[in-house]
Amino acid sequence: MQMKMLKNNKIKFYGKQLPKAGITSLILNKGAASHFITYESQFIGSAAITQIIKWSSVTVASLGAYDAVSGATQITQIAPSSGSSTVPAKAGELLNLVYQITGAPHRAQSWAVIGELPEGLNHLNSTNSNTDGITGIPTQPGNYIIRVRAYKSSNNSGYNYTKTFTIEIAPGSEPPVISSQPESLTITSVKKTTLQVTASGNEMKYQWYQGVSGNTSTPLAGATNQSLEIGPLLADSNYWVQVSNGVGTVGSQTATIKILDNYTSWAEKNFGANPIDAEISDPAKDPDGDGLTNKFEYIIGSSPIEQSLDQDTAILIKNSKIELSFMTKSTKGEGYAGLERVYTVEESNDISKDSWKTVPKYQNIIGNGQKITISESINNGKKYYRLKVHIRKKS
Ligand SMILES: [Ca+2]
Repeated sequence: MQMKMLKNNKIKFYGKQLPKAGITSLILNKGAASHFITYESQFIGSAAITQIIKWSSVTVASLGAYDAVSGATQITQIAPSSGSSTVPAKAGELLNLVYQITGAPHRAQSWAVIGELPEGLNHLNSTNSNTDGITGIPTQPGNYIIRVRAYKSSNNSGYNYTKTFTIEIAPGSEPPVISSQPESLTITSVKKTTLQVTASGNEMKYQWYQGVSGNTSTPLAGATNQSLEIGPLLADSNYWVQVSNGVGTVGSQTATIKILDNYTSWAEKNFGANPIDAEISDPAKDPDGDGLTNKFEYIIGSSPIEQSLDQDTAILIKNSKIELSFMTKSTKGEGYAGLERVYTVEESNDISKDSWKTVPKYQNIIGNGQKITISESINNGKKYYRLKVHIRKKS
């Protein structure tokens, strides 16, 4: 009789992977048909599946034994704790709970789980099978009582059997391991960004810090999630995160956020943002009507919304010399993070296109609010001067 039952109730598994023998490792993922377990060979035959792998005879025999048990029909745990109503599990470790209708043969068409499953676990939700399961990696220790119900008919209808299981999730034993580090990046001073860490482990807690990795002197209040939103920032800043659980602690690498502005972020600072009005913010516009385009004002460091008069540039004759002076401007102020303003004085005798030459010693002067004076002997010929200004990434 028992031999006959075994033959008729072959358990088969189809899918791309067969991790290792045994029922607990065979039920891995819910959903994808290629990973589903089923119990009746004729059911597999009707599906368009290319790979069918038989379970080891040991497993079939062990399950068959349950099917062959005579007596009242009921739901019985097959694995991991055969016959028990308690299901042992560990936070952070894969659980494959398998249960089956035992006793007098009784085909279940549908299954249900009553009660909330512990976080990380999923119901396999078999159909037309006397075997069903719950699988996944639980995250929170504790005891969870659930009820499993097998229905004689589909869609959870008809006569049914119910079994109560207590899933006992013990605390995990692995310290967290960071699998994805928060990344260093460059943003403008008007942007927000999000740093993210991914770690494996269970019951993990996160704390973000400002500074370099290992320095816990500046914890960020409330920054206790996997991700951290930062910005807008005015200066380069470092961040890192500490991940811990009851077993251990690990620190992430340092993520360096560099702030580098550009015309667009400068315009957003000066004209207000969201959505910024191109009619006034376009580089070629002159909303304050002072004859200087926005782009020009950005470069020389004047306000694009208030008319600017340059009172600091002067040319005068002094002690038989011509003296040309101007004030440089630093890139202090909003919209210039990571940038510097650079001045070069050029001279020409006739202002023709290719005649301009750099005045020796007056090139690439980094603006810092200093006064620059050029003093030259007056000669007979004419001389023209021009000042070239540009903005570049800080050297
Ligand atoms: Ca202007």
